[in-house]
Parts: sequence; structure tokens; C-alpha cells
Amino acid sequence: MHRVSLIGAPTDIGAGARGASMGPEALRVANLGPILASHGVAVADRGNLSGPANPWQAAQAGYRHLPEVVAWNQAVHAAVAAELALDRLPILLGGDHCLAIGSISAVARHCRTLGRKLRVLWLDAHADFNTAELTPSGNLHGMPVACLCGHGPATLTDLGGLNPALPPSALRSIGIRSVDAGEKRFVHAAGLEVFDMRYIDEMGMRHTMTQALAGLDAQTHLHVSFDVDFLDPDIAPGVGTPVRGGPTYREAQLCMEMIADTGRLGSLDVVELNPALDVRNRTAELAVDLIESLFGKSTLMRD
Ligand code: B3U
Ligand code: MN
Ligand code: MN
Repeated sequence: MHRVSLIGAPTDIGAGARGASMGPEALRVANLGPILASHGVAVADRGNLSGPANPWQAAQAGYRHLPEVVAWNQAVHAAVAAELALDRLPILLGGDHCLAIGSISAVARHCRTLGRKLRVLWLDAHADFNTAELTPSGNLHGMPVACLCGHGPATLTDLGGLNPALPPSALRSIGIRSVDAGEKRFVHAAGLEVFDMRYIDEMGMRHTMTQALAGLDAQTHLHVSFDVDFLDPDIAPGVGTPVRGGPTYREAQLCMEMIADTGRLGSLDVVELNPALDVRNRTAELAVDLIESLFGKSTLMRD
């Protein structure tokens, strides 16, 4: 049985739109904790982390709000590390996607200590592989994958004690459909394994997930970084940077169910939910519905 800890990180410090700071509360209002508990998961809600306010300033030297992003990620790193040390499964409730730097660098450090393999699934419309030189916006939520792979400011790349925190070979990006021109060249140069929407259209979600999950063994820690803008905006309007043409409800369910079937889920980020842009909390409720599947809710046929 899973023992899960919810960690709220109410900030939009790395984003281009305000509002993701309300994500943790929207997920609680959508009953994330009680619903997971109803499936036999032991849930502890650790409440919210705190950190600097959003000063809403322009980028400096290619980064917006870098000192504030560092402070939030230090808090996230410490909180996620503490839960992993207790042998619990941390669910980071974002907040924007820059927080995955702190979360995943803590997971990577934990796996190194225990000698476990790590696989990260990056579910996102975006590659999040920008650098200060490549970014069109300076927003750090467009850079976490690059930072985790060692490309970024030392205050972020060194958070988990080893730079790079992750080799690109540990990552699989799924659902990608918006990549900036320079970012695209850099994704190829780094050898990132990307299952973009074209791939999902042609091969189907089942084959995509079989490929993305290939090679896991009994010792593998699976981390899922779930950017809610992965989903098609028709079903998930409550995000700051929607991109049309994402996975449907059924495709997203299958994606989550196939992850659950591996039995290897060890940690999760739920990020970029923006209640200021949502419709009656519909996107939060959809995210909770999908997280239920990630924790093994299955249809009658498979029980
Ligand atoms: N690639 C763009 C847009 C973006 C990336 N991640 C999100 N938006 N959420 C950028 O600003 O880096
Ligand atoms: Mn993202
Ligand atoms: Mn995204």
C-alpha cells in the first residue's frame, strides 16, 4: 500500500501568467486527499511550503525571478527529501513547473543513495528545455528539464548535490507539441527521448507508453512530472500556457493506467494548474480523476 504525502508549493514564480499559486488549494477543493484515501492510500497532507512573493519583474540576464525561484526550489527539495527519507511517496502540488527542479533533484539524490535506477516521465505540452540563451520569455518554468540535465545556473543545477542531477537517458518526454526553435535544436543535441503528439497520433498511446516504460526493473524508482497543460485544453482549460492538440480524456486515462500497472511509481509532481483560468474547478477535478488512475483505480473489468 502506498503511503503518500501531499506537499503544497503555492507559487507562480517561474510562470508567464499569474495564478498557478492557487493550484494546491484547488486540488484540495477537488478532494485529492480523501479520494486517494478512498482507494486505500494512506494520505498525509503536509500543508503548504512558504517562500517569496512574486515580484513580477522583467528577466535579468535571461532569467525572471531567479533568486525567488531558487528559494522555492530549496524549500521543495528539502520537503521532498524528507518524505522520501520516511519511505513515503511525495506528491508535489504546484505551483508552476520550475518546482520540478527541486523535486526531481531530491528524488535523484535519494535514488543515488539507495543505488536505485530512476526513470522520469515528463508529461507536458512543452519540452521545458530552454536555457538563458535560448528562452523567448526568461520564464524558468520553461527550463526545468535543461536545469536537471546540467544546463542552467549553478544555484539550480547543483541543488541535489550532483550536477547534472539526471542524464538525459533517464527521461522520457510525452505529449510535447510546443518547442521553441533554439530549444528544438538543443533537445536533439542532448539526445532527449521525446514522444511528441505526432508520435502519439501515429503510434497510439498504448505503444507510446510501452516504449516510455520499457526497461524498468524491480529497483526502478518512477517519477511522474505531470504538467496539466499536457492535456488537451478542451478538457483542461485551467492552465497558463494551453496548446491545442493534446491527449484526449481516454488517452490520458490510458497513460495513467499503464504507469499504475508498473507498480513502480515513487513520486509525483502535479504542476501548472491555474485556477484563475479554470472553469468551475473542472481542470482540478480532471487532474484528481487522472491521479486516481495513476494510483490504480481501474475499471470493473480489471479489478
Ligand atoms: N517554451 C516557452 C513556453 C513555455 C514553456 N513551458 C511553459 N510555457 N509552460 C518558454 O517560455 O520557455
Ligand atoms: Mn512544463
Ligand atoms: Mn507545459
